[in-house]
Amino acid sequence: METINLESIFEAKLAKNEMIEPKDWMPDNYRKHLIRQISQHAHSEIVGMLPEGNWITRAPSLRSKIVLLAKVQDEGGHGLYLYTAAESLGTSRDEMLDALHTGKAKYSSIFNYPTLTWADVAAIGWLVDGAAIMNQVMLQRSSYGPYSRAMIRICKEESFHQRQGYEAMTTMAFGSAEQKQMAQDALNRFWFPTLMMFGPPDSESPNSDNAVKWKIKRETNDELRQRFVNQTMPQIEYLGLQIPTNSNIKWNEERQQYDFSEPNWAEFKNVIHGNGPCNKERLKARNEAHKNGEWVREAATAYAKHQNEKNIAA
Ligand code: FAQ
Repeated sequence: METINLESIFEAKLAKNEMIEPKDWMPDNYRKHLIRQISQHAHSEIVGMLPEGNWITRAPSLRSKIVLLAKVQDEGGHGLYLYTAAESLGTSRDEMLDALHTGKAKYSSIFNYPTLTWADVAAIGWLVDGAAIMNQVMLQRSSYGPYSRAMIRICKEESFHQRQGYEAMTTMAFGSAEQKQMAQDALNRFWFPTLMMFGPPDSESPNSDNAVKWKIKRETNDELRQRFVNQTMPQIEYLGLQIPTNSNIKWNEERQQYDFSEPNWAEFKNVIHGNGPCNKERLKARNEAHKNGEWVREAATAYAKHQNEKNIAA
């Protein structure tokens, strides 16, 4: 009897750009890679609610408060789609949350920087959501079905978030001299941390080869970072802001791309190993929120159990 080679079926699907679905056979390392990436992505969405959530009570107008509230709520929803996508690979919500709460799992380095002024909230929407979308547009075509489908919905909402940030930045940049200075200061502080979001340079990225081979990612960290700089430069010029002086951004006629300075990768390593400006504060806030939400989880579980029993009895 001919034996079915599961690995060649998997490879053939990837070659034909067909999705891998939860019940399909997949190599262990593909599964592990996805669990790691998707759960870290989910954690980033949830921890990402903290720096912006901090400004809901201090938003400068009712309109900006409503919009920010909706945005932060969307990020919570993104976390939930992503945790669900990761669960379809055989891990559990408890395992993932435990890894976050004990500091074992990573989440995006960017959320370990503080939001000192309202202009920082604008910069997060403009630059951070802008960088997140740049990455996530490619992830819509990720080879794992549940991840790809979550990304399609997330991207629609993130585009709206980016507009929110750009609009707020426009108001500040074209406002009073003091507002313009706040916008400039936010750009100066968020520029390099935003470039770090794309991950280490390709030459130092241990996961990139597999991610691209397995079509989890379609483009590399450096390719996406370059595209982000190319896209953002005209926006900085339109806003009348100065590019941060140490970023050395210059148009390269030959490459038809901008040249730019790399972020400080030693700082990046420090941040992803738990020693950034806000790592401890973020973990403390997440741990407290989880503990304070215990009664809600208990009540929801009891309600679901009760409904199930009622359905069985009927
Ligand atoms: N921060 O070999 P690579 C958002 C880690 S969503 C922290 O290049 P890989 C929405 C990496 O995990 C933003 N850690 O690995 C929002 C690995 O460590 P490990 C999140 C980082 O997996 C907006 C090690 O370094 N988006 O912002 C970072 O290809 C506004 C070696 O790196 C995603 O997660 C980093 N920046 O990582 C919410 C997208 N970069 O696990 C609220 C999906 C690298 O081996 C407000 N993820 N590391 O211990 C990805 O595309 C990739 O996983 C990267 C790169 C880009 C994170």
